[in-house]
Amino acid sequence: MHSPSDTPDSLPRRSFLRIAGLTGAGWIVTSAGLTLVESVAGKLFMPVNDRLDALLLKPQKLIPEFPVSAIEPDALIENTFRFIPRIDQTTFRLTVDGAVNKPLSLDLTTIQQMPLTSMVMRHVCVEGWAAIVQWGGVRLRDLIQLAQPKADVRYVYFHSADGYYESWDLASALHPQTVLAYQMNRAPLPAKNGAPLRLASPIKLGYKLSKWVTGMTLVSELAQQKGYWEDLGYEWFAGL
Ligand SMILES: Nc1nc2c(c(=O)[nH]1)N[C@H]1C(S)=C(S)[C@@H](COP(=O)(O)O)O[C@H]1N2
Ligand SMILES: [Mo]
Repeated sequence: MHSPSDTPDSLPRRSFLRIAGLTGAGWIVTSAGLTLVESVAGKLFMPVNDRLDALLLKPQKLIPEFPVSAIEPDALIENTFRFIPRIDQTTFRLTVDGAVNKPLSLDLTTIQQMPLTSMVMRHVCVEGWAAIVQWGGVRLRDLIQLAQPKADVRYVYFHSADGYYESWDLASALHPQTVLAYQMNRAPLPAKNGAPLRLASPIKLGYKLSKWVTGMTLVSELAQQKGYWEDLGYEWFAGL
């Protein structure tokens, strides 16, 4: 699909940008003066991740969203297994590493310059409560694509500042309604709800939605440890 002779302006490059949904996203400038998208695209002419391409092109079922008027600000119950970590937002970095060609370490300004996705969805906790919440943030698929996953990637681990950890299947992580949120109910995400970044998605139960996410590691196999609650007996896929 992408041959070594492709020049930067050849069709495959443009079609990659279109497939990646990143056309016009000139927001991240690298030290070489290229946008990160350009530098990523320029390195594309190496083994292409067919599994990722297939997952990105396969239409995923969108979960119907709610109107803003349906938000239930008082129904969301804080659920924190240990403590609320203190995070300095000026030095904060989100890392993306593991089986990737382009490991990332991104500050919040960079993340917030990426396209914003907002959705109003139902958060469901296994402990028997639910709340309709608005989340705003960056699509996980945009971050994952920037890191150029290697061909054998099948899972994503999420690391949190409080020691919480989670793992997801790649398809769920690439779902267009799976975001790393920095807004909640149309205001900056509060510390107790996971600031500066937390997972939000209408396709997973509450315990999959890690708060205070500091890093993502892409892997081909799951380790023995799969997630904080999963390792205590809860179901791993936890789909809604
Ligand atoms: N890092 C971290 N993420 C977490 C948890 C946690 O204790 N630590 N609790 C989970 C559970 S069980 C739920 S229901 C939601 C609750 O999110 P909230 O506290 O914003 O309501 O966060 C999830 N993410
Ligand atoms: Mo939960």
